[in-house]
Formats: sequence, C-alpha cells, structure tokens
Amino acid sequence: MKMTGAQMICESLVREGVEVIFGILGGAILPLYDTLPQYPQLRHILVRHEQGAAHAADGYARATGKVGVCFATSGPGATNLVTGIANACLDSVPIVAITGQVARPFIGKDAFQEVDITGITLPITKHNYLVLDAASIPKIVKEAFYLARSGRPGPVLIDLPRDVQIEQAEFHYPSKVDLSRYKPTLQGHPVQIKKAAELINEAQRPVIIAGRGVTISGAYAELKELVEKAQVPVVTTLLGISCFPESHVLSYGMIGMHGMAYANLAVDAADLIIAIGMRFDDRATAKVSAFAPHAHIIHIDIDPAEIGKNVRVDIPIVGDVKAVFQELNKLIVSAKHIDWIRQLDGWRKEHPSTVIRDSEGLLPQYVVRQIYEVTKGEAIIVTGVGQNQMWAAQHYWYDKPNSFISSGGLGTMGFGLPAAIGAKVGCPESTVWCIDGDGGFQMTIQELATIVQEKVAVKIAILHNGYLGMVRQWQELFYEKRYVATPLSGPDYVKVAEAYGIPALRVKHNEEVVPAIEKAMAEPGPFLIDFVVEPEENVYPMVPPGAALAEVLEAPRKEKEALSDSAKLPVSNI
Ligand SMILES: Cc1ncc(C[n+]2csc(CCOP(=O)(O)OP(=O)(O)O)c2C)c(N)n1
Ligand SMILES: [Mg+2]
Repeated sequence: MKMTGAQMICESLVREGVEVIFGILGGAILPLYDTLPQYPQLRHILVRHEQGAAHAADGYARATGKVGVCFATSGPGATNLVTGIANACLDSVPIVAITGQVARPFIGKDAFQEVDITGITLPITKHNYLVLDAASIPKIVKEAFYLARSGRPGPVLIDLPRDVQIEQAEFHYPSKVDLSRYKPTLQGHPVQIKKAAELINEAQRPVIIAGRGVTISGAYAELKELVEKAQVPVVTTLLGISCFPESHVLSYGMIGMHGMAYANLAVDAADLIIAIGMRFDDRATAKVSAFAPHAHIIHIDIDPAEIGKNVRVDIPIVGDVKAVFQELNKLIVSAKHIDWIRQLDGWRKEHPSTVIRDSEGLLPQYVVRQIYEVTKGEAIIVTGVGQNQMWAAQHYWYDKPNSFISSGGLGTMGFGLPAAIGAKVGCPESTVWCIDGDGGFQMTIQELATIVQEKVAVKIAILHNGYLGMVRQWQELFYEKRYVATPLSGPDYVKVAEAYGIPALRVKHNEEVVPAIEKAMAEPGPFLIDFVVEPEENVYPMVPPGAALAEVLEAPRKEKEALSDSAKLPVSNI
C-alpha cells in the first residue's frame, strides 16, 4: 500500500503499540502533525517546552516499562530535547524521539532552523537515524523501537526531513529486525553463574547492591527468592529504590553520598558484594579505591561495557538480570547469616538515618513522611534534583515495585514536573506525586499548562526552602557558608498554580501538613502544595565528596538528641 512518509511514521508507531506522544510542532514537522488526526489511537500531548516532552516520554517509559515517544521540530525544537535525551541515556530509559528536519536539498546549507541533531545527539543516544527516503521508514522505526527497549534500554532519535514526510512509497512493515551486529546477551554464562553461586554459598558477610537493572528486567520475585533463601541483606542505589520492598527485614535502604549510614557501613564491611543491574556510579560508590575493601565482587549487568569500568570485579556475569537469577537461584543453598544480620541491625539502631527529629519549624523530611502516611505508600513518587530528591528517597518507604522515579545519572533539575506528567499519563490509575525543589520547579514550571489542558491529575509538593538547597548545603559545609548565588526567590506558587487553573495551598506549620495532603488527595484533578520549609535544613547522612562510604557524616549531635522515635525501623526477627 502506498503512503506518505508521515503516514508511515504514524502507522509504524501504531504497530509498535504506541498510545501517547509528547511534543511541540513547527514547520519542519508539520506534515507529520497534519497526519495525526488520521490515527486517533495516537494521543498527542502538547507540552510547553520540548525538554518537557523528552522528560514526559522518559517518565512515561519508566512508569510503564513501555517505550516513551516525543516529537519536536527541527533546529531549536530538536536542541530543546537534548537535555531530556541525555537524561534518558544516562538512566537507561527507552525513548524514541522523532525530530523534523529541513528538506533534503537544504541539508548542510545552514537553512532556516537547521541543526545537525544526529551529530549533536550521537554521544547521548543508543543510536540515531537521518531518514533519507520514505521507503526506509518502516524498517527504521522497527529498529528504533527494538534498540530502545532491548538489551540495556536507551534513547533513539529519528531525524525526518520535511520532504521525506510528504514523499510517497510502498509501506511494508517488517516482522522482525535484522541487526546482525547487535545481539544483547541475555543468558549469563553458566560457568560464571556457578562460580558466583559458590561465592554466595561461602560468604559470611554478603550484601546485595540492587540497581535499576532489577526494575528494568522485572526481576522482583527472583531477587526476593535469592535474598530470602540465602539471607542476604539488600541495599540499593538511588535508582534501585523500589526494586525491593523497603519494609522487608533484609532491606537496609540506599547506599551512596546520601545513603543510610548503616547501608554504607554494610558495604564497607561486606566480604561479598553482589552488584545487580547497577553501574558503580561515583555517587553510589564514593571513593572508589576504598569501596568495599574486604569484599569479592560479583557484577551482573546486561551491558558488557559496564563490567570493570569503575570498580574491580571478581566474577562478571553479562546477561539479563531476571534470566541470570533464574539460573543462579537453582544453585543457591539456604543459609542464615545470624551474626552479620545482627551486626547490621545494630548499626541501624546506632545510626538511625531515617529518623526525623522533632522540630517546631516545618521540616521537609516530615512533609515527605506525611505524604507517605497519607498515600499509604501506594503513590508513584517523581522527584526533582537536589535536597528534595534525597529527602524523597530517604523518608518515603517504597514497597511498591517501580514506585520511585528520579533523574539519577544526569541529575537534571526540571525533570520532576514533566516526568510526573508522563508517569500519570502512563499510569492513570496510580496516584502520582511530584516532590520538587523550588529551583527545579521553576525550570519547567510552564508544564502546569500541560497539566491543565490535558487534564493530568498530578499532585505537586514543592519543598520551598528559598535556596538552591543542595548547592547551599555544599557551600555551608565546604565553602565556609559563602552562599554565592544560591538564595533563590520565586513567584507566589499558590497564585501561579491558580493562574493556570490548578487549586493550591500554602503550608507553613506542622499541623497543616496532613490536612493539606488529604485535601490534595480528595481533589480529583491536579493539586499543588507550597510547603514553606526550614530554609537551611541539610540532608544527612552525607559522605563528603572524595571520602569513602564508611566516612559518613551524620546529623549533628544537637539534632540527634532530640530524635523522635517515630521512625518505622524494620527490625529483623532473626
Ligand atoms: C539543570 C541543572 N542545573 C544545575 C544543577 C546543579 N544543582 C544540583 S542541586 C541544585 C539545587 C536544586 O535546588 P532546588 O530545586 O530548590 O532543590 P533543593 O536542593 O533546594 O531541594 C543545583 C543548582 C542541576 N543539577 N541541574
Ligand atoms: Mg530549593
């Protein structure tokens, strides 16, 4: 059947199961947009800035496990996607970005709104394409989706000249891809798996570090089976949060710069680290040369390029986490590590990293904990970047698989709101809370209009401290309190929300917190709460830059003396 290039794109998207596209149009992509009404299965969500489109596609992909799709026009539309594409690349998120390009005869002529977006995005995409004829569109789209979602997922960009969108050609959708040089290894090598099992069975002080690869692979049950059978304590990376239930007795929280002190101490003392679907990011390992100094390391990852990249590894296993676990679990013997787990529980009591101190002033940690209480831990939490992100990671308890969405690798302020839109569009039945900082929120604040136009019932909590807080914290601790360029003003967020048509409240006192969150939850549509919190509150624990995981700073003594015992510390019954 003959079709235009634009129709071929839409038809191919439908065949790939796409339901939602986030984007903004312009001249170079107008033929494609003009075709959209012929495909009512494709819901288009008009964002207010292309960065929002890429982050929304990213949030959608993380929340659903499907490929997120975004459209932008050539030139500035395409460059506005760049941050979102880089963000998806660093966090292994499958998105397909389709950009308009100037017509073929104009390419290379510095034509109006021409940029070399395939050149620009080469290092931040898993792969990208410049489409040179309409006939190749079905094959390219098929490959793009396959590449985005298979192996280690990531972003793929398709650049589509305007005249290719109009050109007619025969449409043949391939039933499978033919990529002879791209064959991700899914099954782990049996010899390596056997060696890993032997190490696990012999270990006295084993620790699992679980990363986002567990979530991507959907290996929740397999991980739990191993943990319970071999009695191995679990810690996670930031992006590993919610791949293992945090109220499980063998869960010891997050490691890293703002990880739980006891989690970091566990890694430091371990004799075996089983690192799963994680890439030893420097925020997770802290000083690499002092990382897990007493441990053998097993590293399971689908991407061979990650093995041995940052940390020495004794037993590498390249493969899909779920497939590897299915084999590994057969070789694991039941064990009890009574002394080791007692030791960890002791550290958890001595270093109560998730306890919130009593305070007259409104603490951001308390706000997060109350969002947990009111939502009963069932919400999907999407964060900004900075202190708000760390408090959201530390003080909500993630038991529900894949319920924590955050920008890890790129640490992109402005991610929260558009990513929350994507998550809510993808999971309309779930409650989605965006917990953001006042700085990051102002970076993509314009997406409030998207929420209203598209009726996206996102709940927004701004942890409003009047600072670029995380940087202020570094200035306080390492730059003798020289607060250069971190004090931050902003608009009246309640008025702004109302101006967009979103109901909103301001909260300044502890007793107002729960009623406000309950009001937000009772509202069927979106709701915004401006939580005016203690301006100079710091995130603890903290491993200072350059220090080892074990050199963790905890909340100053004065604060610790007034600790309330309200924290829910899971206590092992061993
Ligand atoms: C796009 C971008 N610019 C700059 C930074 C550097 N940075 C990291 S955290 C932070 C402060 C964030 O402030 P806010 O959003 O108010 O969150 P808070 O730390 O106060 O909770 C900054 C500027 C960044 N991560 N991303
Ligand atoms: Mg702030």
